[in-house]
Amino acid sequence: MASSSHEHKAAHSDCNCTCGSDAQSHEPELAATPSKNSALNAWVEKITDLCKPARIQWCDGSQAEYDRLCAEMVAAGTLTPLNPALRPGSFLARSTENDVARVEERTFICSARKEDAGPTNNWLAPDQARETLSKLFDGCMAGRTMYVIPFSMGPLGSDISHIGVEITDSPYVVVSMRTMTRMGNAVLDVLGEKGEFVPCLHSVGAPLVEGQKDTAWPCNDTKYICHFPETSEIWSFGSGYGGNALLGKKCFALRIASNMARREKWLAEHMLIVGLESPAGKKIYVAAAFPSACGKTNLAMAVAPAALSGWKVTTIGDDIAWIKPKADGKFYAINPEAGLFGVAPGTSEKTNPNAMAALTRDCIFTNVALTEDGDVWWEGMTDTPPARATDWKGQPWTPESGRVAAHPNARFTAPATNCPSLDAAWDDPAGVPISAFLFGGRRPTTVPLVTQAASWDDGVYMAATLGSETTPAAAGAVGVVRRDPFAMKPFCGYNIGDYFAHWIETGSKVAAPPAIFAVNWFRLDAQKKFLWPGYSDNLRVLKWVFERVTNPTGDNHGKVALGLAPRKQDIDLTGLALSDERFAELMKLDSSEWQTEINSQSEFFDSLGSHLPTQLRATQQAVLKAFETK
Ligand code: SAT
Ligand code: MN
Repeated sequence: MASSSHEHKAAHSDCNCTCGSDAQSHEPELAATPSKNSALNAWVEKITDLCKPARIQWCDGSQAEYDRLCAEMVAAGTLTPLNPALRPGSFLARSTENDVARVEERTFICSARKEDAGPTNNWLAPDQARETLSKLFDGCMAGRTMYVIPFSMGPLGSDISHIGVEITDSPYVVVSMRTMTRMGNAVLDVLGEKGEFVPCLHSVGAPLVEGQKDTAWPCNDTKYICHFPETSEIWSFGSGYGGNALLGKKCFALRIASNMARREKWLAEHMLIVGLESPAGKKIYVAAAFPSACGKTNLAMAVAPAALSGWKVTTIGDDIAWIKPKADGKFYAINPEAGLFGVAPGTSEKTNPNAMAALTRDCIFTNVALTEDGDVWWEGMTDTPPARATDWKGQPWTPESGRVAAHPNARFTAPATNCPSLDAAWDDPAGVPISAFLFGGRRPTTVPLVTQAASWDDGVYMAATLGSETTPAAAGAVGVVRRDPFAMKPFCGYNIGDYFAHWIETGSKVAAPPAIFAVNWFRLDAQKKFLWPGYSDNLRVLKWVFERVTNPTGDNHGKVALGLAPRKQDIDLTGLALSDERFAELMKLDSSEWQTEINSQSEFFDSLGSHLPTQLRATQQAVLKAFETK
């Protein structure tokens, strides 16, 4: 795809800009566009004029392109190749120290009316945002290559999938997008001449100044992650970190897609999707929402404990689900992504053997430690840390140094096809039918291991009132319980009260919507030790979910203030030494804790004003009453 300024001049023979004096920034080497989509070509031209890159590269998604960009990043110091004998095809990237997580306080929903962004989002008026962004983006790619990345969220050609095009000046973004999405020429074919796409503009915000050396991880102290829900556009400036820069992920697949889903009557959710197969070969699919860094990737790939031999989890996705109710009354889900962008620390052969197998080749690791033999390491990966390593900041590290070797939000980027537990239907354009939704947070107290909502609306109440301790996945304080409705607080691109109403309406349209469960793997005892072992033992809870879904009228549950719950005999605890007392503690619904909980929920509900659906207050009152009459 050789480019030439001759082509540029030909294409711009009617160009009336006054480039003369600054030929380098105003005359990018423009490769002939492989796109026949006039809207796309016009947008690329407009962004070229704004960002003034030195060259333009349309990404074809090939292995050769990926390899070339990785080699260029190795030469620039952005990537370090790992030992090919230990991690073939894999690299380490180190970000700058202040560009390691999503920046929620710099993330904006730019709807025409502030009310439509709602109280859980930062809002900027679209005109004001465009004015600010246009100034920041003006000339921001000077001296750099502008990459054009056509990508599909979801299997190519699926009626649940959507196309986006990301323009970026970061080769790290290009190679990551190749792993995380279906990317390249095939997408342009599907897009055709008139197809629609979501324009996703990204810059690290670090123009190259002549004579000045580039940095290994360019970024800008000023950051804006802006979403325009009415026009389905994304503008992201200043950060190279995954959640801020891989715009297919949280920006498109959740914030913009939640708006599209509302308009078009489907669901865009922060959920893993798994298949769950019994020893008899009966299979259901479950989608589960947890806040970032609460073990979604682990659950998505869980291996049954020995006591549950014959039970099998298969992976459709570990982070995002797009779900459409279809004419047969079922909800069909796809994973819009094609790769894993998981939290490395804590991932080990014990906690997630399938993830460890997925990480053996063709991965990019960001902000983990580098071992002396050219491999990666992070806290929790092995019982014994390496005697010496280079930490995520590039400094010499030993276990005695008193600091972490990997950043707590260090990430791996791996192709989904690396994962041994990948479900045979993971790439099926039709999606998979969902039988149950799970909602879970990180709650040291108050919330039992598992409860089932008695109805769809009660389930929406459970999900709407989800709370969780904050984690290192977002910049800010860690370990504070905050309300995280549907695990979507940072990702719902419109008023969260309207989102609850959308869920209620979506369920009301079908005769038998999926069952809804609330779970909590993180409850602590008085000694601050986890009451539940978690990880593979979470399959015991999934097994109960399976039994509730496949035998809803069976004698497999009791009744509690929050709906239905397993009695000790209903949940398979074979091989687990869990006393009656500890089980009771794990499942306890304490009236005084719930009084505090309901007050906190009410505070949140009050902030939604008239956007709060009346059904949620009604369920809350019923729960309160159930506690009072206990
Ligand atoms: O940082 S990401 O948003 O890509 C991942 C996460 O926080 O869940
Ligand atoms: Mn996530």
